[in-house]
Amino acid sequence: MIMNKQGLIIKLLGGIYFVEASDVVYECKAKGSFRKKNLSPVCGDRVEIQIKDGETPTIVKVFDRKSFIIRPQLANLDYLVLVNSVCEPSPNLLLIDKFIAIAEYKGIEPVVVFTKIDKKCENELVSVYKKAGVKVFSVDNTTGRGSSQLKELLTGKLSAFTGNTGVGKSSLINNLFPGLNLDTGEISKKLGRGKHTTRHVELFRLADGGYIADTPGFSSFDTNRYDIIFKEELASCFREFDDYAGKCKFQDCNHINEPGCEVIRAVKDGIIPKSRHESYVQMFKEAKNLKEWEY
Ligand SMILES: Nc1nc2c(ncn2[C@@H]2O[C@H](COP(=O)(O)OP(=O)(O)O)[C@@H](O)[C@H]2O)c(=O)[nH]1
Ligand SMILES: [Mg+2]
Ligand SMILES: [Zn+2]
Repeated sequence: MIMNKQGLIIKLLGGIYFVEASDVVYECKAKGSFRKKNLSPVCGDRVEIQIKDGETPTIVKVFDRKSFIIRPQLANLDYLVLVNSVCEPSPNLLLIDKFIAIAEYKGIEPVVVFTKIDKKCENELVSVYKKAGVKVFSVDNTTGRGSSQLKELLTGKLSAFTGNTGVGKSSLINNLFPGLNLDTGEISKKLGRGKHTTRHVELFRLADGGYIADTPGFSSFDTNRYDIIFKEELASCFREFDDYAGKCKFQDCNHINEPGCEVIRAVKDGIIPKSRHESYVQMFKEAKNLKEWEY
């Protein structure tokens, strides 16, 4: 008997795909032609599997992805959650802004979380990101204060957490989803620095629906590992520039220091946060031109 089913890849281990269907989790192999076409299925993929009596179930179709990141390989992420602490360690604005831009570029909604608000109650950065139109949350992991709104957002969605060691990722995830016990970051430490470990990604199902992606290699967000955002594309990754970028005097305005730049005017008027524009300028300097790239 042959039967086809749809499911979600929740784990990939030693060449075996764990596909969660409506009834059970199937351990599957992938159709050989995927590899030839460089279309190998990854965690987060929605797939169709074929089940035949006496054979290993096979992934025969990968449905279109709404998003895709490369390291770790993960499809269909709804949210990328960057965890920062308001102090110990202090947040790095450029890193946050790079993170947001990359998420935007990848078509994944960025979420910025500040922890340890019990240690320092004033955090001007919340208003910076609110102004920028980015989802931002403040939490105290010692009491759980502030985490319920974030939990509500993540319910029913596929999310991944990142942020430097010590910012409170594990504490936050434990507060949000008790009993989930993710590894985030821990395994790579145990195996030692610099050692090339297999990036094992796994999706954990949340009690109220949705999944959290966990992977040992994803503890800190290394912006250099991600796709290049070209100079020409950068402004569109700063969503609060949208209302102004098209109205500049020069059509090819880079919004750095050109006369008649409406983005710069909005910064001067306090509509666009200054630190966001500073990050933009810094990233613009680091970014490549499409033309340079062709050679
Ligand atoms: N005061 C305070 N301490 C926190 C908070 N969140 C985490 N911590 C502490 O910060 C340290 C690092 O937290 P942890 O969750 O392990 O961070 P991770 O490395 O990002 O997973 C631990 O000692 C936590 O108890 C918080 O909201 N407030
Ligand atoms: Mg941790
Ligand atoms: Zn401009």
